[in-house]
Amino acid sequence: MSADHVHPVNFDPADAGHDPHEAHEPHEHRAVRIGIGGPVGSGKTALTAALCRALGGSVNLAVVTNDIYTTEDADFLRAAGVLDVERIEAVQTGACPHTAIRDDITANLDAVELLEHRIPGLELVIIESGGDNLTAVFSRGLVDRQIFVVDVAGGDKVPRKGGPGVTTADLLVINKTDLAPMVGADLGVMTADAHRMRGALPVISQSLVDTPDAPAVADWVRAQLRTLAAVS
Ligand SMILES: Nc1nc2c(ncn2[C@@H]2O[C@H](COP(=O)(O)OP(=O)(O)O)[C@@H](O)[C@H]2O)c(=O)[nH]1
Ligand SMILES: [Mg+2]
Repeated sequence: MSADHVHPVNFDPADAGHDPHEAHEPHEHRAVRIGIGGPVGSGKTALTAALCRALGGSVNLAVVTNDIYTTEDADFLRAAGVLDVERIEAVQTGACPHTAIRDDITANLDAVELLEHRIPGLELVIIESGGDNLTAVFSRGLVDRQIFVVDVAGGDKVPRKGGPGVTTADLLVINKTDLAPMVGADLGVMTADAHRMRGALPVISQSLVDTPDAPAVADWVRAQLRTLAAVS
């Protein structure tokens, strides 16, 4: 892992040069950006790897990972061989992960733009947040769509606890359904609570053990790419 693949967060807003609250309009030369957030261990990196496997053959894609002190998630994806190494960039947040995806998005924007320059015709960048709490969502200045991942092992109370991730993410994924019997989680309750909290916004329940390539989420991502391409 070479140092030039790591982008430490610059915390000086004066140097940021980007308004984190200004929404990006997708355009011809800009890849669609999809954020994946959610608590530590819910399965964000596993979902990122699954999407790379499912979409990598047909979509020109790259990944930005966010870790607090390490490049663990990027290292995992490189070792898993789901993408060529030049398509994976790591941001070291050095602080609570939500800082780098919501408050000062400079390091993440720099990593995305570096990938766009490096890879001609790049269509999609998946940005994985570091694990945070239920309040951590991406700035709309950084991503066009965001997925929030919670898992069954966290207990069936999680969806009804709400928070912006659960209630406002463009897609909520309830992951690790295979573990429901082991932890006594009621999937029916989780799904019903999730729909109640989210209104019309979509919810996908999945197990990456049972369906390692996350087909339902991959279909949702393809649909977003079609929609965003149509409006650009
Ligand atoms: N049983 C089960 N384990 C999973 C599933 N998805 C991810 N995991 C495991 O959960 C752990 C945490 O996953 P990871 O993707 O690193 O979580 P992250 O911290 O949100 O990025 C890893 O050991 C994964 O292999 C799933 O659907 N079922
Ligand atoms: Mg991770």
